[in-house]
Amino acid sequence: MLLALFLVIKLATLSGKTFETIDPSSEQVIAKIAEGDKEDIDLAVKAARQAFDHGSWPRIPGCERGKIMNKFADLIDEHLEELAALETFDVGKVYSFETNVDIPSISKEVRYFAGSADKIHGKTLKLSSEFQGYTLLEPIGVVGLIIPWNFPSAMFVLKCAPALAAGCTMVIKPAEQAPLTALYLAHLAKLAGIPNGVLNVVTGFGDTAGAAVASHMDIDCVSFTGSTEVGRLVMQAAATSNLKPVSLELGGKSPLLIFDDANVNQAADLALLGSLANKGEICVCSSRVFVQEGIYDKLVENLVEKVKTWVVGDPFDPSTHQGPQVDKKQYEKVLSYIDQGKREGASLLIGGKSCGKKGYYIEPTIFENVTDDMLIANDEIFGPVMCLMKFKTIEEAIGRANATTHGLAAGIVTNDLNIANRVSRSIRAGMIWINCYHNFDSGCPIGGYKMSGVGKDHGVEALEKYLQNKAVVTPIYHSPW
Ligand code: TXE
Repeated sequence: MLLALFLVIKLATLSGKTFETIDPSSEQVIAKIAEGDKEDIDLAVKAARQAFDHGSWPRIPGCERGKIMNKFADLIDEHLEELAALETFDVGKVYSFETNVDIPSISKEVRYFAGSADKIHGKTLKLSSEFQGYTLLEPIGVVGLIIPWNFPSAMFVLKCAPALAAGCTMVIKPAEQAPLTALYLAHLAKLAGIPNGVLNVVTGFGDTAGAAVASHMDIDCVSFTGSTEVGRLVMQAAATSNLKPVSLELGGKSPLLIFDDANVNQAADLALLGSLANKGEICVCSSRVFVQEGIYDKLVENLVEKVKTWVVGDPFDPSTHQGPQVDKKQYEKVLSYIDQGKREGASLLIGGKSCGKKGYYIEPTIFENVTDDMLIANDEIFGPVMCLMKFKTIEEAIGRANATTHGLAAGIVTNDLNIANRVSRSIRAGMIWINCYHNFDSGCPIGGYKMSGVGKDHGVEALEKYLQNKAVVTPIYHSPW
């Protein structure tokens, strides 16, 4: 593993500059990474353009692309432990989760889209008695993919697999906090036989390399996942450059609604999973937990007992539930929101402090008596912090759950089908989980309402982002004149 890693990180940029990537559990430097800039993005776009305009990838039959993508998926499976270890070192994600859930899910994602590569069909159009037509779904061209650090491998594949299936070529800009698995995956893609120039990775910072992707005149579409603030910049850059279409998966403040009839134990498990999984560094995490008054006290008691057994520590230890936050900036951001919650008058039920002698560890934290106007009830904290709020009626729960500029996801815990149906239709969010949470599937589109984004990842919807629809019209009968 180390040899492969060494080979990958030897890649250089034009300027020769590098930046450090840090292990958040030890605060030690793991590796020096090539720092790509605008000029490196230009080079990568040229390579991608050449591969798109003259290379084989968009031209070979879809089943051939699918075959190479399946080989890529096989290599991901074969290198599961290396990928998982890199992710744990670089981001502090729990190793057992990486090996059992996260990395297996990315090879499945590649296989899902490999299977769609030969099923890209247009329509026949009966236009009039004189004319008929058909549509051709063509790859959109060179795509720019800007990805975040919270699920580096999953985001890499979530973006590149549908683009590869569509026949596009691409420039990928991983997050500066988590570049290691992107480089390793690019290496595996090359081993799988994805031709040169098709999949280009440029490591570097957002305001330089990322901004260059968003404003590039020769990139035909951009798909971005990250903060709402930067999403807005990406959209502006696209609008003021070549009007490229943009898809954005942005922040959230997702509600979990627990109704009186719910099973207390199950509801507490879902609240913990929703709020604390991956140290709260999940865009869809249920950071606002609304609990109906009849079940509230029992639920709080159960939650607190469960949190007491929640293990925070070495992410390589199989008994650990929660590793460190990704970096110092996020760690400080989360702690400052905890202070803010205390200042605003929310009651701290448990947690609220950093922990461990070194590393960016934060205790799982639950606030109660959180009111809708508090900052902690409105801003995306992106850490292991749950805000508990009590409600009386279904109408009140729906109104308060929707009272946010975000609309990424929501959860409902109830055994009453009428409540589940009514609430799921009333919540303005792109993903609703009923009696479950954080259930993702390659076939199930995900993407936000309101300021949580534009466009979808996963599913046929993701493939469509990377296709253009061309209409061809012809007379039915062409008279020789
Ligand atoms: O995100 P950024 P950050 C949220 C979460 C977190 C906050 C800040 O609340 O606390 O965002 O995290 C690239 N042009 N999410 O600062 O900056 C950047 O290099 C083009 C939610 O890390 O948005 C990285 O590759 N690109 C989220 C990517 O954008 C730019 C996941 C995301 O970084 C750029 C992560 C620019 N001007 C954070 N500036 C989710 N939706 O899952 C930065 N980037």
